[in-house]
Amino acid sequence: MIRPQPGQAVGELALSRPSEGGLTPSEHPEADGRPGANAHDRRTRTGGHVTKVSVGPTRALPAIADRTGCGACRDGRPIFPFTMAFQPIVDLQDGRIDAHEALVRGPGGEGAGHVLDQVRPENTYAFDQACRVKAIELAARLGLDRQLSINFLPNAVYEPRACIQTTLEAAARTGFPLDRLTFEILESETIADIGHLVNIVAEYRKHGFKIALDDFATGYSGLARMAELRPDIVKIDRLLVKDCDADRHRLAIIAGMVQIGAELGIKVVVEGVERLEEVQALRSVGTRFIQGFYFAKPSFERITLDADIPWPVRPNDGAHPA
Ligand SMILES: [Ca+2]
Repeated sequence: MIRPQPGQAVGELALSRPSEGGLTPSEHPEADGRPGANAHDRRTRTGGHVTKVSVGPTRALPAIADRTGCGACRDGRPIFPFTMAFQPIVDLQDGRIDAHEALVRGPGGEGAGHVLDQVRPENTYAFDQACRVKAIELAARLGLDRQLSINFLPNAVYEPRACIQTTLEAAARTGFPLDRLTFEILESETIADIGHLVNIVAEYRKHGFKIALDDFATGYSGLARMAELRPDIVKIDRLLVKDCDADRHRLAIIAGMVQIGAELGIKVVVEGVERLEEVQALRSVGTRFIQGFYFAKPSFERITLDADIPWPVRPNDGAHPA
């Protein structure tokens, strides 16, 4: 069994960009009046500077894992209340929503920070498990009929086969198809042991789950990691996308990624798109999948419908989605 290294921070997450303009709720603490974040992403506005925040104190994880690892996820210990919002990823080619990303919220709609502030080293494992169960149960109850994308902390997976059990049980209980589950790897997290990550991905693939590399182009989420993990999906971070309509360097890099994705059969999702001009520029280089406030903000305990999306319209035909 591969265990986290002594001294490795539990869930130390890079706060890697300014919060304005972000696409996943994490980058938009104030934009919709409720701070958002990836399920485990803890980012704060820091004047645009890179900041790191630890979910818990840096201490030897093995001791924590021995005490609260596999057993703690399944012993019924109550965890603080939280729920989910869902933000769509749109498919411009087919003019439909392709997937919904589950994002943690407080029970009264409080932002992700409210939830993440309650995560401690001793409940990190249970929280990770609870996030998956909550996302699946709520998605099933709301009738989500697309891909469901769930953020997870690789460091909160103790032993892949054991940690997946509650996920499998939640899917079976609710009738949610396993091949409609995507797990987004937060690459801003410090992952000391790439072998552990590869084992997780291999185990998840056996069950038909899709693997997405989140926040691509920032922190640890780069081309080398992409080559190692061979994800099904790569999500290009807002940091690279912002104002791509006016920056040929950014647009050329995105265009290159779209080409690589086409060659390798990897779905390339562009995150953080906020303006029509960005959408148009991205379309011009073949971008098909987009997530961002331009199309939809996260919906609290609700699934955005295709009809809710402001599909861009091609010039001259006025009828079909871009
Ligand atoms: Ca994410």
